[in-house]
Amino acid sequence: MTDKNDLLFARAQKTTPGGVNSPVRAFRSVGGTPRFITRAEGAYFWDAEDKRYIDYIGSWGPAIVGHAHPAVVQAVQEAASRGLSFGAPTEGEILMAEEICKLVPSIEQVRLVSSGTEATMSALRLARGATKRDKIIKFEGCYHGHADSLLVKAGSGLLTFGNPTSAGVPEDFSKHTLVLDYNNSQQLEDVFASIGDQIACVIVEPVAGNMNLIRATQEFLQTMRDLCTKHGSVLIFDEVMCGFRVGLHGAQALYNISADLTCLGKVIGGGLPVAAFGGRADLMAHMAPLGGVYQAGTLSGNPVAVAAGMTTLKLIQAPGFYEYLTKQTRTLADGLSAAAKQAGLAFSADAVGGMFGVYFSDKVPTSYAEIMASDKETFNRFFHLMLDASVYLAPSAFEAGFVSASHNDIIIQDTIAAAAKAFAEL
Ligand code: HOZ
Repeated sequence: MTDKNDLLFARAQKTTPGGVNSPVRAFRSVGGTPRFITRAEGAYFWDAEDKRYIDYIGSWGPAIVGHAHPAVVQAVQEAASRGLSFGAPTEGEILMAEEICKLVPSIEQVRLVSSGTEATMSALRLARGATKRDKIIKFEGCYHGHADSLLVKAGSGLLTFGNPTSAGVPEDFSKHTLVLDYNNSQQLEDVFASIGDQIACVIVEPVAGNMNLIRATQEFLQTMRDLCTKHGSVLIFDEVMCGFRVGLHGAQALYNISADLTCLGKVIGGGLPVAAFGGRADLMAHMAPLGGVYQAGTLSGNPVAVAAGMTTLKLIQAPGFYEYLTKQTRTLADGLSAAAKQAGLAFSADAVGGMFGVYFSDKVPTSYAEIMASDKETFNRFFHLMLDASVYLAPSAFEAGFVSASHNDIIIQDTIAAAAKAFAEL
């Protein structure tokens, strides 16, 4: 049956490649028609048919306080009424930089940009400029945005479509990118032992969210920290997804490991385009206009976006915020696991702060290879049964899910009940 979503999708495909402005949204991996969203509030959004869904992507992370939080909307309206963009500095940017430096102690100085891709791309350039080295290390299945050097064996949309290295990336660029196995400390030690003096940086998602949710082990991150220190390489934590998601001070606080540079995004924009990279002041001093590493942006530190981000950063500091978010997400993950067990399925789930993963495999995956071995076809059928039941999960077996502070007990229990029915039908 053709509905308004089908009609919009057909129309969108005439003027936009694949009908979407970001590939995973096209539902290609799970099949079917993407839902075109008309509005959102709290834990819900509505599609073009006015069907309401419990939303578990939260704009892929930013909607941590729930959609259209009144304080965030008000801040945006007030900022917009004073002008949309100046291309000159504002006090709001100082306040935001101060807040980020306060919340993530390894960040002594920070620069605001507009997207996670810009943040990681700039951090990489900074690491190379500061060390005067070219080679970088990333890990298979980690996704750090779509800059050329980083689109090698990446996660997210590339993994979803089974093509982890993008066309259009010159070999001359990717030859400097070494791709190692996530959570494999020995491999990291071997590479550093042979070419440690050539490595500009190691970039990692300390809690990976782009090959579904996969936690790094403490040992893996500690080995990375020690090797970078020993060899003068820059350790970059890409916390675009997990920063302010797994806890108020980022994954680095959970693991008690300081990064040299940290990339942030998503939550710090509260739904508008703000991202950032920052870290040790001696490294940040290489950035123009102080140093020779260039980076710039017309909309960097945009006043309206900064207002949304700052208000969100204040809201997440309410007493008990992360305890509640963590409890709701854990209840969801455990409830899903119990329901799947009842149905006799090979299923597991994990949660860190407000991020979660569901896996059609017996145990929670710890590596790219393990997540690739999970049952993608069954996930796809589960996804559609949940969608029919008005629960919107990430449309890919290789993306994490997100809970907001608006996902109350009733919503979590409704989701578990819908999943129990779906599991019984699989
Ligand atoms: N790359 C994002 C998830 N890992 C998807 C972004 C989007 O489609 O909005």
